[in-house]
Amino acid sequence: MKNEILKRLRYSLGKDADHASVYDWRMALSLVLRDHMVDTWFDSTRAAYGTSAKRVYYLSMEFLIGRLIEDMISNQGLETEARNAMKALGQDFDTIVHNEPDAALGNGGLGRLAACFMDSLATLGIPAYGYGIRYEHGLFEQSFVEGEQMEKPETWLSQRHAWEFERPEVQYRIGFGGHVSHSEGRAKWHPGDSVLATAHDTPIVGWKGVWGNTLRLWSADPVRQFDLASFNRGDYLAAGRSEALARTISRVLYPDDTTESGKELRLKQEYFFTAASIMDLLRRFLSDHDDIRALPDAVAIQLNDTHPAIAGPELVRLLVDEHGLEMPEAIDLARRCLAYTNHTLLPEALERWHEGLLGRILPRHLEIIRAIDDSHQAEHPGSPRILEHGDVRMGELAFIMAHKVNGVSALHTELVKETVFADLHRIHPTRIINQTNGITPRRWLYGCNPALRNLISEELGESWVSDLEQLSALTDKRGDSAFVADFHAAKRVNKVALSNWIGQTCDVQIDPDAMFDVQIKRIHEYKRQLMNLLETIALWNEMRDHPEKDWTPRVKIFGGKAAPGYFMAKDIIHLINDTASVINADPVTRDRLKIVFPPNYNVTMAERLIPAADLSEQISTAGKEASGTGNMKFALNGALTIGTLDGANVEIREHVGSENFFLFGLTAAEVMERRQQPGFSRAAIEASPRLRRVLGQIFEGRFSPQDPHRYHGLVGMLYDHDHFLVTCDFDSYFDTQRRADIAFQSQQSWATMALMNTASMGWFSSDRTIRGYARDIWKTRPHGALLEKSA
Ligand code: GL9
Repeated sequence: MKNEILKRLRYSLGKDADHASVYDWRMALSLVLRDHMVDTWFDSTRAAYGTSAKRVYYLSMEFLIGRLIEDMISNQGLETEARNAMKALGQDFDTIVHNEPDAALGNGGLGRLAACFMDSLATLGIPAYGYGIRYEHGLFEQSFVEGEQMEKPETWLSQRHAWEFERPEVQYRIGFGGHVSHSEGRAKWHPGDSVLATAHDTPIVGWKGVWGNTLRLWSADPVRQFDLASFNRGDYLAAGRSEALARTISRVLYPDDTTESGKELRLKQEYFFTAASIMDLLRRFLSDHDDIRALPDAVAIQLNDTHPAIAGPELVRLLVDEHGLEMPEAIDLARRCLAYTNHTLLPEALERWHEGLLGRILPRHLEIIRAIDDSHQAEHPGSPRILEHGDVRMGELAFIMAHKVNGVSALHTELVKETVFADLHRIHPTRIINQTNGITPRRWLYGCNPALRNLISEELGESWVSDLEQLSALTDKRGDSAFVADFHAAKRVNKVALSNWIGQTCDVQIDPDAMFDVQIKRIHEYKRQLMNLLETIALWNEMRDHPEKDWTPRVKIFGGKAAPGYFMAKDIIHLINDTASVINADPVTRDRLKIVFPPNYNVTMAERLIPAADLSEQISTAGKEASGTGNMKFALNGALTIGTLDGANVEIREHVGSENFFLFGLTAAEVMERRQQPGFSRAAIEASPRLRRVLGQIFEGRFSPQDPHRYHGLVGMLYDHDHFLVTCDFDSYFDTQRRADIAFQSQQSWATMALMNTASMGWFSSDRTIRGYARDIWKTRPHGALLEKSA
């Protein structure tokens, strides 16, 4: 490998070893790792072609991949070789790894799930393509200035992207606007404008390098490079205008977390990548099939939320307008290919487009949507409409055009049936099914936690990495005090490493023996970072009142970004940082309580924090978090959860055992009931002197002395519009935190509970989730059979 790296350095980067920078070494190593994947990747593609196997197409606006070097190394079993090679070249391996930008083509859980699914599809050997957008700028970079969030554009593509192959020959023309002509019963769309979608392929190789799939991301390019006439006239801005406009489509990831942005550009992005993907998969299908009616036997299209829901009308348009099918048959054919995953019940996240806007950008699609809506209405009189009050409702469109609709946890799926799609569920009672989310154990244990991984592998060998339920064998070790001590020691190694990193990045000294209590996720009112902070302040008050007591030392760690236009979330960030300045400087509590909030939370930071956590905060208002996946990562890495009965917490608790989980708070049903009671939050505040005191301190400016009115709005919200019931769950949360304090005092029994968490999390592998999708939705099989057939 050493020679391969030197060769790449010389011939691909044009550098010799004496003058190579960290960037050059990182690129050379990455290119070598990519070389190693190519053969597997080709073999897989050939096997899929050779057997006409069904392909899965995962359409997603977001793929939150993070760094790839370690993934590529561990999946191909090249770790020792790569480390030795870099050492022989006089390079520090970790410095090289940390030089890679964190590809943040996603906002949070939904995008990270797509990335975990790509890893599992490759590991299971299911022929699959991920389709998305190659954003020039991923999720914004966050910094804090005097405690407030600042946003800067992210620039992962300012350096060459090591992993991708550009495919300038794979291009599709994507139309917008214009008009539709009708003659002899056939329609034709004449777009007014168009851009080119160009493919960029990243090979994704699974565990042991057995199978490789493709992540194909589209960039938007102008149809004409620039206007030479304007250029020659000296009007350089005009010459480049159409080019700049075209590229805008793949310029930035929308930094919205669950809230719909309602922007024309967003609709164009959705149509752009969906149309390119559908054309691409049809081309592939037609290259080895003659009969378009066989499409559902060869193609399974999964819509990751409603963002690609225009796939339904687009596929129907191509079948009718280009392939000459009749509308009813086209709708039926498309439906048999399509399935839709719902990821949220938050009403603000359910996409709707004004009919006027959609009709202007996609006139033919609006006609087809009407036809789909009318034919569904004719078959099921009185059913919900796709078009309602002048809006196109993308949830209803996706539901009606899908043969399966899935929720992402057991509780969420039941709520989908009872709330957003209750009427459609009555009409199609077998369409909604559950597929509880999962996480890839390759990144979220094997890669990010070498200390624990090595301990487990000494005990079980390495086959658990692709068969995570084998971890259950560790249950037998709970009485083995030597093993429990080793388990504890692995956690401590990670905590020491995190303490050092926090000392460097946040300039705060923390004690590795304190309880590391971590809440990392997007900042949102329903996720209740605010409740966590209020509890921290209440604890601080009590420590100051009773300094003589034997308090369990705690470090509260927060991480996460707020959508730039979400002012309440930004206020919450500001308040956390303001509070941290006051509490961290208090000599009375200094050795017992610290708050840290490292800026710019991303996948790489998660890989650092999760292995070092003792307590995982999963405290959303019950009924609001569709699943959560961070909750799974923590429990797998031996953190105990403090959480509500929400999303996948419910199933995690069932697996790890209620005695190994700190449960508190109202249930989803109780939440709905409580919200009906007038003045419920004032009543809760009245009943809790502890909470009243904290709110009083914030209101009076105890944490913002230079601007004492800063949080009046926020406190007022809790009194009058506490939609997420922070006030109602506060006492129960506080009391449960004190139970956690006591439990942590016995390190031996805490470690045993933590071990039981790791041992019980095998079911939450995304391999299990993908097997479920393959069996219940896609009707496709893993590669074992496929490789045999092609041989
Ligand atoms: C989300 C849900 O909120 C999460 O609970 C869920 O785990 C993931 C994956 O299913 O999907 N839905 C959603 O819109 N987001 C989710 O995280 N938002 C982001 O990804 C930003």
